[in-house]
Amino acid sequence: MILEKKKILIMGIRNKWSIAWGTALRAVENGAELFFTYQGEENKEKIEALLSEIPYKKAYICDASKDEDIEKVLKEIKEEYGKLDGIVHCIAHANTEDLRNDFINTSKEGFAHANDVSAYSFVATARIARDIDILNENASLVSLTYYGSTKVLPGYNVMGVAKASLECSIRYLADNLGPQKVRVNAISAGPIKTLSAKGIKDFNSILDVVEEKAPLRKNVTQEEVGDAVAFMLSGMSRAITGQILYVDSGYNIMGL
Ligand code: IMJ
Repeated sequence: MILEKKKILIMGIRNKWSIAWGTALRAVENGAELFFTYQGEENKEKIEALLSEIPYKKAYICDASKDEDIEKVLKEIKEEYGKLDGIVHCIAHANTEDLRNDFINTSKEGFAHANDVSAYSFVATARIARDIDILNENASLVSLTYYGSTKVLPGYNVMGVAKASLECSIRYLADNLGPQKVRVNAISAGPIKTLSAKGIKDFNSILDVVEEKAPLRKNVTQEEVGDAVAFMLSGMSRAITGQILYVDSGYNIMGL
């Protein structure tokens, strides 16, 4: 029970295929008390039906591209339940056309949108959490990233740029929050079939390549990523900050 009594906010749950859900299951098994954010009033019933499968404190609607939404949620949690021990950021979005067309065609608006939702929302969350003093000492902030930040993967395009921005932001945030004993890290998950992977062309062939080439010869699951997130949230990782931890069956080390 490495998260015993720890209060953790998981931002960006969508459905049972979400990495946020794999994380929630592992966090609950490890004794965490959970809060969630999700997007869209219209998803309320679906999200609450999903969450009814586990014990949790509260789920809030939050558009992470709006700083006011993030602030409202964090203030409500602090007032009603007190301080948090961790925040997991599972939020990314790019316009579909920017994942379909060549990267060179990315519009100014599409470039800004991907960075806004996928990277800046984490910076804003960290800052607001600090400003309203909602983080306990030894709190851990964790985001999710992907290898497309570092290498060219077909179709990842502007999301790769946004993840590079997120990963670099993690290092600067780790420096800013380290003196307050708050840690900031990311898990770089291997490809998983989530709603975010739906409709992406050749996704199955990407999964096949990982299975064939990764040292462990398998793809990763939401729960395996969730275990790594639980480790990053826990005191077991107390000397780790500013890092990108690959949870990808070792795929990223291969040259060919
Ligand atoms: C996404 C696009 C292209 C290749 C991809 C992915 N590969 C993987 C993903 C190889 C693993 C999934 N991923 C890591 C993401 O970060 C996905 C982000 C995403 C997905 C969508 C699809 C629907 C949409 N906008 C999106 N924005 C971000 O409209």
